[in-house]
Amino acid sequence: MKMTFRWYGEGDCIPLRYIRQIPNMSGVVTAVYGTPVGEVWEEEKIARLKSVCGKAGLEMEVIESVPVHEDIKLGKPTRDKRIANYAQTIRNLGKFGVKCICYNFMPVFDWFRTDLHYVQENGAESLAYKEADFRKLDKHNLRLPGWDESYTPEQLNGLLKEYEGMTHERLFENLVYFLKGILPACDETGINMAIHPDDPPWDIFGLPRTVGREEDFDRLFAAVPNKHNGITFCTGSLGAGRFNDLPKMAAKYADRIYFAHLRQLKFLNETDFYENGHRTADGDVDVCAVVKALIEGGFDGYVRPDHGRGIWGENGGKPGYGLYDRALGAAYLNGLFEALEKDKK
Ligand code: DNO
Repeated sequence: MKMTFRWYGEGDCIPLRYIRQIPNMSGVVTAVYGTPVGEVWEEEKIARLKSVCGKAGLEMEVIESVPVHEDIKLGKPTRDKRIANYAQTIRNLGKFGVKCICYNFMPVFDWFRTDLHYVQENGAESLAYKEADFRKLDKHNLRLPGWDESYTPEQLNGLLKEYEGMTHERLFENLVYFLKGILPACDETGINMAIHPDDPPWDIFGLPRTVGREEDFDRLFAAVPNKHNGITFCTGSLGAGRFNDLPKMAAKYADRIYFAHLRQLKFLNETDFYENGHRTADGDVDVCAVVKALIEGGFDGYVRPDHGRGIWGENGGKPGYGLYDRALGAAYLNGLFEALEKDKK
């Protein structure tokens, strides 16, 4: 595996040299920010990003995310142009050594939490989800600071209107159509697409979601068997659905998992949870069993610690994306991989 760390580009307050100091850190997971969704990422911008990372001694082999334009998810006639642009972005990224692209297919909203500053007994802050708070939210006026994209209230309302009547089946067909359109660019460049599961893995605000359960992946790979069609195995997103058996899924799809987001969730009751430190004993995701299943399945992809807690008075960074606790997460994951890989041999 290759250990990586998410870095939000030159606007990120975490310096690359600090990331480089984390043991075993091979590279960053980043993106070209500022190009409107649906437009081609220019080579000069990709080159600049890669050179900034390279100067810090870090690789840039994973992109998270190249966002998918809503016209594609909606299946609008304009999607073909957007898909062609996406394919061109893949080709451009391929020229700079990118190997894996993480993306998601969630309509309108990306990952979702109701509390970005849930305070634990020990004073650490984490992201949390509480069903009762979720029900109080106004979907017409929302944004989360960790999202790649956010909308003005007018844009948001326009989009929500366009999605009226969208079904799971149509959304899934639109995903398949998108993949069939871009996979030739992956065949050419060798880049693996790694879909990020829906987070949480169920419909929110009346919008359908399509990739959150084992059967969703079965259906996706049956429809698009191309090997470049793969998964970002996010234990936090999949784990929020208590119906998911994560070690089983990791074992089953190990050869389709190109990127793993490893993190921990601690449930407060059937629906509510907060995100805790990465250790297996600190929550309900059996991180150790997932890593074991990945290794035994022959996983050789990229790993990153995912959302960390806010600890040690760290100031700055997006909620969930500070330096300290993610670095602790990386150190823990390094240890797990080292021990379990030795076991395997
Ligand atoms: C949240 C992230 C997601 C992820 C996108 C991938 O912390 O895991 O925002 O980057 O869903 O497209």
